[in-house]
Amino acid sequence: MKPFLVRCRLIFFLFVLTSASIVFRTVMAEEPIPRINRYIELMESGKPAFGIFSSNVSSRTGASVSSSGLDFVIIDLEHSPYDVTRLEAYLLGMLNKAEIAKNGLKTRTVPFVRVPAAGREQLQFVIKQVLDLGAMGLVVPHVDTAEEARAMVQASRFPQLKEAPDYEPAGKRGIGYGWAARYWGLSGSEYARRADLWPHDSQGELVLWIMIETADAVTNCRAIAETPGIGGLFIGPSDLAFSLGVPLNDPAVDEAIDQVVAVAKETGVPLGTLCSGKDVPKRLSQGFRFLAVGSDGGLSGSVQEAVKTGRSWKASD
Ligand code: 3PY
Ligand code: MG
Repeated sequence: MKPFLVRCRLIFFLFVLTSASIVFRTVMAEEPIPRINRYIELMESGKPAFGIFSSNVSSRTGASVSSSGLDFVIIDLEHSPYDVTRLEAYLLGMLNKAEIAKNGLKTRTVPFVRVPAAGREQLQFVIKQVLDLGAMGLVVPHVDTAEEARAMVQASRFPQLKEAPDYEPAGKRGIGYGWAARYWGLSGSEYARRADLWPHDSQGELVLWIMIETADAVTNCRAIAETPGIGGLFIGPSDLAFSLGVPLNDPAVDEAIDQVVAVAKETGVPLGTLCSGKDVPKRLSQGFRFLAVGSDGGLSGSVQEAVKTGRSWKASD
């Protein structure tokens, strides 16, 4: 064979080898990387999750809450000003370089955001803005019907590939995820792939909690729970009592809660609510799987203890 032809064949062979190695490395790069939403890990392993509501929306609160050891925080933009600039600062405050260096991308305290728009208002832009800042969970108040729940699912998902088995409910979230991907520590394409609703997408890292807090929502609770994309039902006892037209301690509220508990058990959808420390055992035995047990306001237990000790101190002690 002529030397020129030999050289051509060699070059061609090297070209094929290099291409194959690039394809191999790309495929390897697509290997699933470990979960980054620790709340999902807790649910999948059958462990309960505990968090708080946070309405002091600032970077410093984000920093202290994320160092608290809580499983989740609900940053409340329903009953505090809807200010996405402050939300951005809060979420950035939650980042801790030392923790990332030690534990990788998995988020210790998972940031959920309660949006101000009720399910019935279906304001897609609110969900889009919150997710684009990097939230890993959404809490939507006042969802009364399965249609509203489905609309919230659609607002939270990107449109999937045509052939995807979980294409429906068709996503409507607009594409503009650069900041969120950076916040999660992923490439844009990896974020787009993983920013989907768990457990509908078993690899998804986003969670959507629907609040059950009206008489209509209790009536429609099963259809809401069965809406693909719902990651949890969250009972709001105060609104529920107002909606039922009774005081919070009325037995009608407990009866409504029992109905939701039964639906959650039958459908397997995780159930949560807020409660005091003393009610934690009762709620866990009822089958609640995530509990908001306080808020960022007020004094911590140790401060209260210190003040109590100080006030009761006498020189003779
Ligand atoms: C309610 O009790 O109505 C709530 O929304 C809890 O935050
Ligand atoms: Mg409420």
